[in-house]
Amino acid sequence: MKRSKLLVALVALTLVFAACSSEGGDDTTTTAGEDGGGDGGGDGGGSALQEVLDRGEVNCGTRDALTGFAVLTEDGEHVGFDSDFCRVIAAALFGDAEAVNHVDLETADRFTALQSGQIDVLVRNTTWTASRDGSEGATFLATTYYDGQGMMVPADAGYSSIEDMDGVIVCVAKGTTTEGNAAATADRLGLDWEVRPFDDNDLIQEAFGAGQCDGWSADSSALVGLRADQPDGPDSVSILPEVFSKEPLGPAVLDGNDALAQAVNWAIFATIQAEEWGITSANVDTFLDSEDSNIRKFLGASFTDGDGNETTLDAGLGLPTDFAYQVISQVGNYGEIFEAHLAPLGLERGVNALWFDGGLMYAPPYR
Ligand SMILES: N[C@@H](CCC(=O)N[C@@H](CS)C(=O)NCC(=O)O)C(=O)O
Repeated sequence: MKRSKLLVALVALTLVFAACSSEGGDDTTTTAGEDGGGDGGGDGGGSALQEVLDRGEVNCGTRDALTGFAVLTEDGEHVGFDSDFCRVIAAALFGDAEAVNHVDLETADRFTALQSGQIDVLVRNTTWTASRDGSEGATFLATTYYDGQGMMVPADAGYSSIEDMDGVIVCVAKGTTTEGNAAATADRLGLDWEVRPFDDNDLIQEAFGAGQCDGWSADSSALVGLRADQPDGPDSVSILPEVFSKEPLGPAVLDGNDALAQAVNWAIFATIQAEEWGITSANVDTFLDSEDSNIRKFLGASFTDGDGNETTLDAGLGLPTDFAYQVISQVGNYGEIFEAHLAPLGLERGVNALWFDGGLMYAPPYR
């Protein structure tokens, strides 16, 4: 059987057996493809990317109710950091940031949606882990937000550290890294935690509000949004000081979809590179005739090659030569996206600052 057919068969099997793909490591359940080697049922020849291009719209797996990351407003607009990275991808691929079908996914459905082809790319506060990279058949791409897990408790509970929490119920979203980390953390600290999973945040909120959860654990960035949304106001809860895991959040595609992976990666890198050069959605046009030929190459503007000819750089990524211009002019650079959606929650750049400011955001050179 050709490997692509084998993969389709495996995916079908996977869908039958894998209702919920949890964080793996201890209970890995699915195998959608094992290679990532370029021809394993994806687009070794560029077919997944071509399929998206032919469709004229990218199916981006995200959420409709995660404050700061992805919210569907009453006006039908998808707003948030992840929603904007879906737009970044669309702007790069089509020159149209709105050519996105935002697919609302619950945590437990993220990888089956990728495996079944329901979505082309997953951009939903999803942590890159070895088991997801491996057993779930996902290829994780440039991290867009370095996060870590935290704990939110009722303000009047009297806890000032997670170490004060013993014999407690910790509520989490199902199929997340949070679930496994909470159990491992309790174990490491010798604490007795019942980790109680729920399908979505609305259900956790209900239980938390009814006093059925001593703590609500999630990614720290998500907790900040959840605190802001508390029915009794943000002061009714506290976020404890510990950050007890590493959660690099970023997009993923299905293993083997190499050309699509490459295109998504460089779309993201464009936002980081633009910030590094001070190129924003407001000033990008003024850089089209920059004296720095690397900037002109990046934006798809013309430069003089070694033979004295005027040309533009086609890096062979399967993207239009002006993809970075489209990304920055239509959506903005990394800093603009962060300022629009995460800074208002009180999140600071911290480790998500650019590399020359001491952070981890670094784009390989575009040349
Ligand atoms: N980054 C972790 C956690 C993701 C996560 O828990 N997201 C929360 C945000 S608070 C969530 O989606 N909750 C359920 C919901 O969709 O309402 C992972 O990839 O598993």
